[in-house]
Amino acid sequence: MIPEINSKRSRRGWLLYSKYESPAFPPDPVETDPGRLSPVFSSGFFKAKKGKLATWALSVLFLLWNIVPQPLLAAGQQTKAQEEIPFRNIHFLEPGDSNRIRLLKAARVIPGQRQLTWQKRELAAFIHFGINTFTDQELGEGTEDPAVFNPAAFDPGQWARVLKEAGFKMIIITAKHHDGFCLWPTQTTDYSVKKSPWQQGRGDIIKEVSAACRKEGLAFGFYLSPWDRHEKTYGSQAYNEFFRTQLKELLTNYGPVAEVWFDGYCGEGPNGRKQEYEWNSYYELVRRFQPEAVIAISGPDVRWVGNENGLARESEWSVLPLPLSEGELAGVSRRETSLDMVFRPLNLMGEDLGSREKILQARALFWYPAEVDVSIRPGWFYHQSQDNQVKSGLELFNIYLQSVGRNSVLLLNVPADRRGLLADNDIKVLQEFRRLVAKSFKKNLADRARIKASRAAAGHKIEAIIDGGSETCWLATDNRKPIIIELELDKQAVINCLELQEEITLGQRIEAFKLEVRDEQDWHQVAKGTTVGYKRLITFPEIPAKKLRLVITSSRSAPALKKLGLYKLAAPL
Ligand code: FUL
Repeated sequence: MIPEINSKRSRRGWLLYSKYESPAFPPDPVETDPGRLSPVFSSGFFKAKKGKLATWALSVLFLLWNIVPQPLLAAGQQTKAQEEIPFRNIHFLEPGDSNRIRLLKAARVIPGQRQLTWQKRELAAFIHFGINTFTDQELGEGTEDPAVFNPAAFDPGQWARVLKEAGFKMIIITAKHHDGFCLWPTQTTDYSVKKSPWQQGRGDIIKEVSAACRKEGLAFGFYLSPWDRHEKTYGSQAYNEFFRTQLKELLTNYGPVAEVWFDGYCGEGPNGRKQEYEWNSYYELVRRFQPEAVIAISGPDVRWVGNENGLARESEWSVLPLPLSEGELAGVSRRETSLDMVFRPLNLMGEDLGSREKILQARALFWYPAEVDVSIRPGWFYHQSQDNQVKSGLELFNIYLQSVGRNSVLLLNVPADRRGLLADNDIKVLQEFRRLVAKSFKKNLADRARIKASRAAAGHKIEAIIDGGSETCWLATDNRKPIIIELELDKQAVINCLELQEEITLGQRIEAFKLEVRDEQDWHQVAKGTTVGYKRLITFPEIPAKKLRLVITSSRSAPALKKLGLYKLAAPL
């Protein structure tokens, strides 16, 4: 059974928590951590030694109660609590928590509802469009004349149709880039479409884009740059109010918003001053007016992957240490404050963000998944000179493997040109990309396999991972090694790609796995990996296979898989 995630309004923000304080499926025994726990306090001790021994043990316990040092007692109490560890969006690690309790808590950090919805979309499109499109720049100075903005054939319906056909589920438009020019008729400044000849100054790009998204069933999001090179108040307290007003306009006038993208760039404004952004007040507005929207990059829901090359890490964790001060952690833990009230943008560019080593040392853990933003062209904005430098369909396919296939959402930028349309070369490439994805993953060669697992919890049969996408999952009874899933395909097939999906509503648990194929004599390893998370795609040289096995070699708690797929990709590797 999947825990239901609820959001609960706290004094000023939203807290996410799991409805189930004790889960309705088996506890998650993990490997014992002999360095930390006294055997006297482990629950196994009492199960093994019943009867006469119990009296003896109780006396020893009584004695120990009076003489053992406090940390050991704390560890004992934590052990007792392990089956009660709830599923949460944030877990706090106490100084007395043993390593196994820490791992269990890490395994029970889960996405909030809006994060889950966001992750399942897999593909989102960025559209950089604005004054730079007309001045052939990447970084406007904030002094450009609004009169240059005139997209004569502007048609966001074309954007939405092309992107939808290519498999994208959301469009995020640059409502305001660093130059400060607003694509909607804001009340906050004249530096907007109101002063451009387009639709005689009566047009509203954001209105038309959000409507086009709704029409095609796409989610809608916006990028609002906190850095503003035009606005005179930038660098003073008044700018925070100005920015909040802009944000509120975008949050309240254009229907549902699925993602708010806050870039972290903080440069100098027209007066040479930098701004101190009041991030928490911005988050509060998003929660108040669009509680279903994720706040990305400089916000608490979705993190920047750390590069603009379309590449997630080999080990991409969605459960990360939450670096707050002791006082802030205490407030959030007691639910006096929400994360939104104390979160500050993080600089997460290191290679290792969430390994065992990192989480065992953490004070708190939270669900903070990666988004991979990359442009289809060298620049973020449209430049005619780059018409022949559009990435190929194959390049995009590889980016897909290394982003969506590595537990991330791909945010692909496809800039609109001066006409206000997606350019022809970009459209062709998107179509080729779609063809490669659709053809490669059309047939799961494992779907009629005979399958068995070393262990399965009641009600979580292994067949669930090859049943073609139902809501069920396989859950092992524990994480004792080896955990093996054996498959025998209905007929021999040539494969070069393994797909795995964890049931992330139960957390991200798997730390290492390998795929082996059996020939006449023995098993041979063909692929291995570390993290899985929402989705993992691993490619390897083509190999004929009939009997295979997936060996999960390390997991923070009993692994839960939603899907296993085997494919022969339609693209050369
Ligand atoms: C960056 C910006 O400076 C770029 O212009 C672009 O908008 C990119 C997505 O974010 O930080």
